[in-house]
Amino acid sequence: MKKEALKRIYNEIKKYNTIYIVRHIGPDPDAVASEIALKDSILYTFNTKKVYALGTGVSKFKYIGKLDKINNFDYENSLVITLDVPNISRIDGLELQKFKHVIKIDHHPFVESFKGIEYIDEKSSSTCEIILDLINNTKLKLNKEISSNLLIGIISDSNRFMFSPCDDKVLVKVADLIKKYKINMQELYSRIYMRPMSEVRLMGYIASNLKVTKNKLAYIILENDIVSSFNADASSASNMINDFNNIEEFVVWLFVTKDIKNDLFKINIRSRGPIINEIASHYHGGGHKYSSGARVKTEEELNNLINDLDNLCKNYNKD
Ligand SMILES: [Mn+2]
Repeated sequence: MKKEALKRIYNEIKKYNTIYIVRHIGPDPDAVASEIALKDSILYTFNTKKVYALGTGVSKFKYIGKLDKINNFDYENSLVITLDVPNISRIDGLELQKFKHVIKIDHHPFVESFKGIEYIDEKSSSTCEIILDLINNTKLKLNKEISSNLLIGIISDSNRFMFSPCDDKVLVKVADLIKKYKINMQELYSRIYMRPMSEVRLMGYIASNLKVTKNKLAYIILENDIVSSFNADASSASNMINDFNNIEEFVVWLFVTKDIKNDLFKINIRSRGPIINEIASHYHGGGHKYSSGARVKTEEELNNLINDLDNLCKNYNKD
C-alpha cells in the first residue's frame, strides 16, 4: 500500500519538468531539510529538471542549504509538492490554488484537501523520514549530503528520538544511512544544536518567569522587547518550547509571543500527556496530539485558551 503510493509519487515527479517544493511558514529544521533534500534528490536523479525549494529563508537554518526565489511561475505545466504542512493558509512561497498539479506529503493529522495526491503518514517521526521512504522505495537517488539533511529533519523533529512517534523502524533507517554514508554524528549534532549564549540566557529568563498552575499547566507571555533584549526573535523564543519537556511540575506548557505585523498572539503548545490539538483547533491552530500551535487576536481569546488547557490538565490529572 505504502510502497504503491510512494511509487505513484515518483511517477508524477518523473512526468514534470518544472517542480516547486514548499513547506510551512515559520519553518523548523524538518520543513527546510525535507524541501532541500527532496530537491537535491530529484536533481541528482534527473539532471534536466528544474526544481525549486521555496519559502522565506531563515538565517538560523542556512547550514541546511539555500532556498530559491521565483518571480514567474508556470501554473499550468508544473508540479507543486507541499511538505510538512496540513493547511493551505500555512504554505510559504506560492499560492497553491493557482496550480493544476499538486502532491501533499505530510506527517501532521489531516486538516484539508489540497486537491491532488495526498500522502499522509502520521506514524512517521518527520517529513524527512517520509522523503527517505520515498527515496528508498523508488529510483530516486541518495548521496551523503542528502542523507545528512534527512537526518537533520528526523533528529530535530523527534528531538533526538525522544518524541512519539518514533519506533524501531526509524532507528534502523537512520543506522543504515549513517553506515552507508559514513556520517559523522557528532558533527551533525553540533550543526543542529549549536547556539549563542544569548539564547541560553533567554531560556533562563523563561525558566524563571514561567507561571505554573495547580493543575500542572505552565505558560509565559513573551513580550517582544524582552525577547529582543536577549538578541533573539519571537520565533526562536517560541521554538525553545521543546527544551522544557520532562519537568515534573507541569504536563502541558505554552509559550505566547506577539506577532506585531499581523497584530496577533502566536501560541506554541506542548504536552506530555493530555491531547492538545483538539483545543488548539478551536483557536485557529492545530497540529500533532502532543505538539500544537494556535493564533488568536485578542487577550480575551488568549485567556480562554489558557483556561481551556488548564481544565484539560485538571481532567487529565483526575484519571
Ligand atoms: Mn515536521
